[in-house]
Amino acid sequence: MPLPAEERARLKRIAFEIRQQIVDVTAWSGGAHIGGALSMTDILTILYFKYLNIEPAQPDWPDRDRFVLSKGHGGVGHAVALAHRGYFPKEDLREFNATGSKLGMHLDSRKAVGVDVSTGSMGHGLSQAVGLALAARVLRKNWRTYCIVGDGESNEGSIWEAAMAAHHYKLANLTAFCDRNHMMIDGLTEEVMGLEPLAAKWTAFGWQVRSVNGHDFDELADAVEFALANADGPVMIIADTVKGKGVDFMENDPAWHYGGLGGELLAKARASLERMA
Ligand SMILES: Cc1ncc(C[n+]2csc(CCOP(=O)(O)OP(=O)(O)O)c2C)c(N)n1
Repeated sequence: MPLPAEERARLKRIAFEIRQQIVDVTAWSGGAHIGGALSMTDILTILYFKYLNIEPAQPDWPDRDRFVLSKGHGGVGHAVALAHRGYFPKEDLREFNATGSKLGMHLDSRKAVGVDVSTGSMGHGLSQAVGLALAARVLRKNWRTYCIVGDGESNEGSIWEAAMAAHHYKLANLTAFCDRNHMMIDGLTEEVMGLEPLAAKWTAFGWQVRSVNGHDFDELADAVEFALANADGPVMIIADTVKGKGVDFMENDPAWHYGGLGGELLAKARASLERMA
């Protein structure tokens, strides 16, 4: 079902602001994993501004939904989303990745407010999400666990061990997204280590799979609603996205996996986001 027009417009506005801030923080910090942060911005937006049952003023609220950024190198996007949701002042983002800062390139749950799990070593986050989902069952809690996995990250064998466990334990309280931007650090996923047929792989591992446009809030919402209504087991939402989404000179260029925005590049990136908004 389509989202109400006002809600779609609200989410689009927030995603635009988050992308602008990701660009700013990348410039301030000297460099960040910007391509993959921009590709997953709409997923982060719909989670943090529609679905996650959280209390930013009470980050340790025991009944909160959990979120794991398995592709932890996207910390710049996660940090910006957390600041926008009110976990800490946006001003703190000026210190992103500075020595001694609470906000490192890969976010540390002991330092960054609102981060449930430290990630960055790829392939581990989905297993941790499985653990959190199992914990909710053992504790008889209703909170849900959400996780974003990278497509390049899916080369890690541990992702598929987690996939097997989630199906084995029928974790219907676990919803994962694959940020399917078709690129990784050093090129196209299908050239480095082919993943296709990806949806069929997750289905074969026992997950219910939804394939959506990862920049379309209506499609993302439909898929999450499906997961919320589903009691049979874990759901994988394969979100087709564009690496560098919104910044014309970054889009679909693997060279922008990580980069800085010195000189004129910051103004160019901001102008591109304005044009594409
Ligand atoms: C275990 C491990 N190996 C290597 C890396 C280095 N690394 C960081 S990002 C990346 C590629 C990730 O690709 P993908 O998951 O598709 O991320 P995205 O394109 O969405 O940024 C690699 C190999 C790492 N962080 N962890």
